[in-house]
Amino acid sequence: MKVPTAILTLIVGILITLASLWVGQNNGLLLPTAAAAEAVEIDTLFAAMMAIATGLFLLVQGALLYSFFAFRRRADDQTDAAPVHGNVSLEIVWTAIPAALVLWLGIYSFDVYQSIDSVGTMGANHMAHKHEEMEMVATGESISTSSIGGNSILIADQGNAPNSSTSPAVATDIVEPLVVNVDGLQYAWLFTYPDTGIISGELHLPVNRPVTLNISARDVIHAFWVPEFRLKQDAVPGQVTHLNFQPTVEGTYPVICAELCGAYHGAMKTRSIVHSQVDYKAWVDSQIVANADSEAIAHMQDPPPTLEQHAAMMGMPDHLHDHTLSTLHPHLAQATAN
Ligand SMILES: [Cu+2]
Repeated sequence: MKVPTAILTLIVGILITLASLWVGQNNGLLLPTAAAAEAVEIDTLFAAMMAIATGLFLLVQGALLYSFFAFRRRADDQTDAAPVHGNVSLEIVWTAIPAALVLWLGIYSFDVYQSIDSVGTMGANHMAHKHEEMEMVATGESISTSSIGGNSILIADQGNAPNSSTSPAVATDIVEPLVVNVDGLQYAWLFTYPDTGIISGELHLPVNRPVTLNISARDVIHAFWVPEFRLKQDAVPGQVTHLNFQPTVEGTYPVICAELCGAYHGAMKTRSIVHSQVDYKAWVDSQIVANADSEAIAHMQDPPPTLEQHAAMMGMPDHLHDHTLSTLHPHLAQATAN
């Protein structure tokens, strides 16, 4: 008995679809831990792309393999093959399907990009918008807004607050983002915490608190990348770029420069450590003490510490050049020269 081609095609189609969906849902090994709230949406997009790619791969490679066997030359066949010049309907189908897929993926990607709202000028708008809201809350105006950037939820609705005519609207769950200034330079990252004055060679963050990174560069273009956060942003001299996100999983993750920035670009790595709230507080306290200590030592010492000693005190990698250090600490460079 011969199975009709239409039935066979249907069965193969269903099998390919099932396999694609399975691969889309089970690609966990390809990606590192998703350590930020924003990573979830990126991973869903990635799963969709993996499913589509798997389906296309199976379809194209399957057709190829099938043709190798089904249309192979038989032992006693000396004739020419049929002169095929084209197949208009087939060509329309294999142009229209990828076009629709690419269009859909483009719209979906942009949707994810907007909902994360964490990069470039969009990030800046996000901050401006948020400050506007804070002011409105401060002046007792009633506002109602949904999640912005996936990391700030502010609910203050006059309709839900019976006393709102006499008391200021109550905003729930406002957490001021932790602001960290990120500086890229050949060949290190420098993290400055404006609220405490801490300067660190590693990025320390508390878990479950929104973070805003203001990213810039001293010399050439670098790119700040933490694969576990699924976020990457250019560090451009003379321009401040942003990343807004919320770490959700404690751990230690690599910070990598993702823009070829010079001879030691490959060594431009450090760590991002997501602490529990308590551990983060302890780290901040320890840094403040260490800063005070190193200042005291600097005052006691005569002559002043060399650039290398200062770098060591700041916990910076020792492959830094004198040139880099003098850019960083012009006053120290001068002191050493004198
Ligand atoms: Cu770099």
